[in-house]
Order: sequence, then structure tokens, then C-alpha cells
Amino acid sequence: MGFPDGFLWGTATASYQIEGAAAEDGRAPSIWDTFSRTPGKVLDGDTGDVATDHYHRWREDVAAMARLGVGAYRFSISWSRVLPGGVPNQKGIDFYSRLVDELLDHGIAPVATLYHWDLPQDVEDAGGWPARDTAKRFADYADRIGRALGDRVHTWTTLNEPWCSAFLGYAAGVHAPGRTGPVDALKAAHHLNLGHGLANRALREVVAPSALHSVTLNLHHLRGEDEAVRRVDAVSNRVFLDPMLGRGYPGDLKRDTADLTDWSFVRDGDEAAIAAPLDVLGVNYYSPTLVRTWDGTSPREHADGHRQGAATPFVGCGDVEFAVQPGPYTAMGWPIDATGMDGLLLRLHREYPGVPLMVTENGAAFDDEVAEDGGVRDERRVAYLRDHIAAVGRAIAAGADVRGYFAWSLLDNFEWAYGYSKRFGLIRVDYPTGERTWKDSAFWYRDAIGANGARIGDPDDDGTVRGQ
Ligand code: GBH
Repeated sequence: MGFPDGFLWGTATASYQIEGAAAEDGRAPSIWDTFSRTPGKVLDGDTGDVATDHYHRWREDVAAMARLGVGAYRFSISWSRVLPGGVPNQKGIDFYSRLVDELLDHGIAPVATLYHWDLPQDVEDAGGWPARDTAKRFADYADRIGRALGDRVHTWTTLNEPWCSAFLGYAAGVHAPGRTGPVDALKAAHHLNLGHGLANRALREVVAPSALHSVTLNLHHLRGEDEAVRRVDAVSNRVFLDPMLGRGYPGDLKRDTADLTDWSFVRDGDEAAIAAPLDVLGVNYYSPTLVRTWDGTSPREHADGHRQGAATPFVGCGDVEFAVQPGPYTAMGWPIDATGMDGLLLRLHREYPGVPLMVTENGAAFDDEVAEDGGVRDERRVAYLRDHIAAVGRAIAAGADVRGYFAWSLLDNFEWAYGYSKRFGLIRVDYPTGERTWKDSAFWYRDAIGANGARIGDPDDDGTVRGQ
């Protein structure tokens, strides 16, 4: 089994999770600054003020990627760094411009995401994603940054995981801005979709015609009872997939949420605007989700940390139970099951044919420890990556058009509501010194990339790490 020639191997990060320099060179606060500084919202009171200090260590980080041999780097741009208060900030734009140049100098294709959850606080104060105007502001931002970097970026991604922005941010309240209104969350989902469509169109007008245009979704790979699967699928997957791929909003989603809203916030022409052409669909996959219909009486199971009595992100799914799945688990408590990866990719291949796919995030947090020799023997992460890359290979062998794979993450970083307690990196970051150490998984990934994934998934591939 092999990977196609030109398959893009990469690593991924996001601005707020790695950059730090939260008040430097004119950057204005985002909703994650506000949220993380609000007591009780992020574990141990951690913030992204310093993070991995990538804002100052970016050159060293690009050099590490060159040693890894990646063909692409997926990073995100901080909206409030480049347009604080809506006004262009040359110092902020220059940071990304230098980063892009450095990547290109090392033969690494820049894959730029415009929005990885860090909405400028002033845009939230004006209503945030539940307000229609945010979609337009987002398109203006796309135009600005597209003009600045459009001659050099290989792939433009409008949004990262709009499900998290809309439903974790505005319904469950576990992500910034921490609001808990189910109708606002549906409006946010729509305005994220609309923002995606408008930004895609704005970018196409100003960037190089050779650039690819994409969006990244965290699709839930659902298993369990048909009716429960259908409901969760509608409000987590098809709410984005269907309008973005030209089918408009699913009728069953509108029915499931009819007691909350008549969806009149979707105006004439919106669905056409959302259906902007996509060159590639980014897919983030970590673990599958198991659902069933709740009997209404016994204590309801809430896997994945949705506590009893807490606001749910799954709007309109009041009769669904999220079942605990068998282990093993990562340090996030997420079940490890690579069959969800090819299952998800093949479902997209079957049900949304013709759209090339790219795995834009996959990875795992474990409680890494530094060994006596200073190395990090993270063999569970190696096994996780190996098994999930093998699953991507199976999907390709079965006909799916998958163009690349990005490991989450290049570095340990600020893991949102979990702060620095969860480590996803191939490269360990010591806090607060910021010192970087390659884990065994980094050496393993370097070798896997060097071989273009050959032998991964072969029965005799035990994931042995060759080391330096
Ligand atoms: C990604 O989010 C993010 O893009 C990235 O920034 C982050 O660091 C990384 O993954 C690791 O967390 O709520 O029941 O559906 C992934 C977020 C993880 C959200 C799995 C949904 C399933 C539980 N997703 N989670 S549920």
C-alpha cells in the first residue's frame, strides 16, 4: 500500500495556541484572551499570553519543520493581529509575510487558515457570530490578508471547525465567548457558513489563480441507532457540509429545531453564497462518536465531557445519549479507534463525490514524560499516528481522493479549555522556558514522510523509531 506521488505531509498549529505575544506589535484582544482571563473558564487559569512563544521562535520552528521534511505547514492567522479594531496593522501582517517567505525558502507549502476560533473581541462586542454583520467583516478581513499574502499561499482555508465555534462557543459555552444560547448557536453556524462563502469569493478575486480554496470541518464519525445518528449528523455535519457543497440546509435539521427557530435568519441568496466552489475539503478526525436514543429516565450518559445538567452543544438532540465507548483512550478521554478515519473519509467519498479531501488534523494527547536521557518515548502517539495514517491509506486504496495528512500538532500548545495540561505535540515544549525537544513521534514522522508513507499499515510495521 502506498500514498500517491505529491501527497502532502504536514503538521498543523493555530495562532492563539502557539503565538503568545498577546499584546505585542499592536495585536488587539480576541475572545480567547477574554475567555482565558475569566476565572474558571480554562484549567489552572492558563492563558495564551506567552503560549509556546512562536511569535519570537518562528524561525526555529520552521527549521524544525524542514528537518521533519514536511511538504506543507498549516497555520492560522490572528484576525486581531492583522486588523486590530478593524484597522490594518502592518506589523501584524509582516509577521505572517515573513513566516510565509521562510516556509517557501524551505520548500514548505503554506496552508493558511483565516479563522481558528480567535474572533476579535470588538467583533464579539458587536454581536459576534450570531450577528449577520460578522460574516461581512470576515470577508473584509479575507480581502485584506488575501491582498497581502495571496501571491505566496498554497492553500487558503476560511474556517477551522465552525462546529466548535458555533456550538462549543455559543451553545455549550465551554469555548469562547462562553455563551449558552441554542438559537444564537444556530445563527452563529449560519453566519459562519455565510462568512466562509463570502470570504472564499473575496479571496478568489485577489489571490493567485493557482491557489487552492478550502474549509476545515471537524466531522463527527457517528455510530449507533439510526435515529440518534441522523439527528446528531444533521446538527454537527450536514449543517455545514450540505450548504457548503451546494445542497442548502437539510430539511430534517430545520424540522428537528422547529420549536427553537423558523430559520428566518437564512435570507434569499445566502445558500447560493455559501456554496462557493471548494477545491479541497479539510477534515479533522480524532475519534468516533457513539449515540443512542435516551430512554428519558435513567441517568443520561455524556461521553466526551458533556456533564449532566450542563448546556449541550448538540442543539435539537434532547433525546440523544452520547454513550461511553470502550478504551483505550487518549489523555483527553477520547477513545482511540482508527477505523473511524477511513469510515469518515469513505462516507464523504460516497455521499459528497467529486470533492478532494485532505486530513487537516489528526493526533493525540498523552501524558508524555521526559526520559533520563532527555528524550520523550511517546510510543502510544507513534502507534496512534501509524494506525490513523494506515487508515488514510486504506481509504485511498478504496477510492477516496485524499490529498494530504497533517499531524496535530507540530508543538505542544495551549489546548483551549484544558490550557497547557494536554500535550498534542510531536515536539515537546517546556513551559515557561519554551525550550523544544523532539519526541520519538517526531523522529518517527520524519521517517514516515521520508518514505512517503510506504510500509505504514504493513503487518510487519511495528512503528519502531530509528531516532536521530
Ligand atoms: C481540534 O479540535 C482543534 O482544531 C485544535 O485547535 C485542537 O487543539 C485539537 O483539535 C485538539 O483538541 O464535543 O462530544 O463532539 C477538536 C475538537 C474534539 C471537538 C472532539 C469535538 C468530540 C467531543 N473536537 N470533540 S463532542
